[in-house]
Amino acid sequence: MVYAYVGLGSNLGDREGTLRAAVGRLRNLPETRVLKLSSLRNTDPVGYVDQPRFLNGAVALETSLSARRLLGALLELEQTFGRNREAVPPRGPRTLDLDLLLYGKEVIDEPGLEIPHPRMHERRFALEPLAELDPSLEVPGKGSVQTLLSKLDSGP
Ligand code: PH2
Ligand code: MG
Ligand code: MG
Repeated sequence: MVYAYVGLGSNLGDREGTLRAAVGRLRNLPETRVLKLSSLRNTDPVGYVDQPRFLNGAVALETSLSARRLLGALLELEQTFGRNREAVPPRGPRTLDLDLLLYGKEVIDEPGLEIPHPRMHERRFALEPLAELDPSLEVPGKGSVQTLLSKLDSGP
């Protein structure tokens, strides 16, 4: 079994209803247990800023699914909840975003599967929910979520 962390995001429709329903669906995944859900927080959009505010959170899972299969299940869930990747710019508004942030201590760099998530270490909306789940959690090659957050605080 591996501990995996999934980032949750939504900025279209019933954001909280969608995120809570998605976590319910994660509970039904095979070979997987949802251990903990962070609080959900409103965040200003980062990157592509001309879009509604996000509701963001994170879940801790224990799973024996491979990273690839877990990712596949997350993408399938995004579609179930009305996400249409063709209709909007890549970092634009979405009903549901499920990002596989961490998969144990593994570093994976394959087409379509990059773990740790390549931008998570500089994104407060990803780090804060993780710090709530476990402040000492390590982002392989980058440091603990607590340390990464304090760097954001003291940065430019
Ligand atoms: N996701 C993005 C781009 N920008 N901004 C916030 N606040 N929250 C997100 O989840 C988010 C974002 C691309 O996945
Ligand atoms: Mg995503
Ligand atoms: Mg994302």
